[in-house]
Amino acid sequence: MMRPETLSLGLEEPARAAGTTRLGPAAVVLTAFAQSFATELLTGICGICRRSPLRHMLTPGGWKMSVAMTNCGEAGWVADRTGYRYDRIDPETATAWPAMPASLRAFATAAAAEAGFAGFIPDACLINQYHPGARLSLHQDRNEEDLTAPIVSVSLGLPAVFLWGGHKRADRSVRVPLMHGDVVVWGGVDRLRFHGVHSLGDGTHPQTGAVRYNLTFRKAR
Ligand code: MD6
Ligand code: FE
Repeated sequence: MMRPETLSLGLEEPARAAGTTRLGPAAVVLTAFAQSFATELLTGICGICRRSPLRHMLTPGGWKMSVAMTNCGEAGWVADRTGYRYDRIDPETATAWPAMPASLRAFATAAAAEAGFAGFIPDACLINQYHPGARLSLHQDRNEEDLTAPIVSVSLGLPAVFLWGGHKRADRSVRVPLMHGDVVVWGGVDRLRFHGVHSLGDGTHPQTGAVRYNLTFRKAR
């Protein structure tokens, strides 16, 4: 039986073995869980970026973020001089964010279930684009109204070092390598853990070029 991957144009890397690594009581890495769905996810990103382009948002402190971002879903995460929030409207286009493709929503529900969070239905998906040198400093995801829902985070393209910290910014963090197709799910007692992404290294990936994408599916409202 031919693996689905070998039916493609040969752009994908060889399949990696699936597996689950625990990061905390309610946080796991699902290795390669998105690998066979990566082309679908990247096609979805393309369609979303055509309508709501990737952009470098300004932090409340006035710094331009090195990671470019956009969103799909009923609400999108935005940063500007007034703070961080979810908004139904994309401030760049002054219209609603593109709808979340049903196949992407279903994928996030399946990943959450695999990690032990049954019934997760995201209403927002933040799309992050990293070029070499882009980084995300330690932060908590706390702008969502419903902190009982988990977050499903998908890595595509170039590998990155994910920094997984504790409940206080000063707690030491562990370095977690995340590769194309890896999915991190966390919620429950780990929902407010500090985390970030180390400065992205150089490289090229057969499906994305010199770029890493990260999608985080959330229940924002
Ligand atoms: C990234 N991810 O991996 C950034 N936040 O590019 C996040 O900031 C993140 O992966 C909440 C939950 C999962 C995440
Ligand atoms: Fe985050």
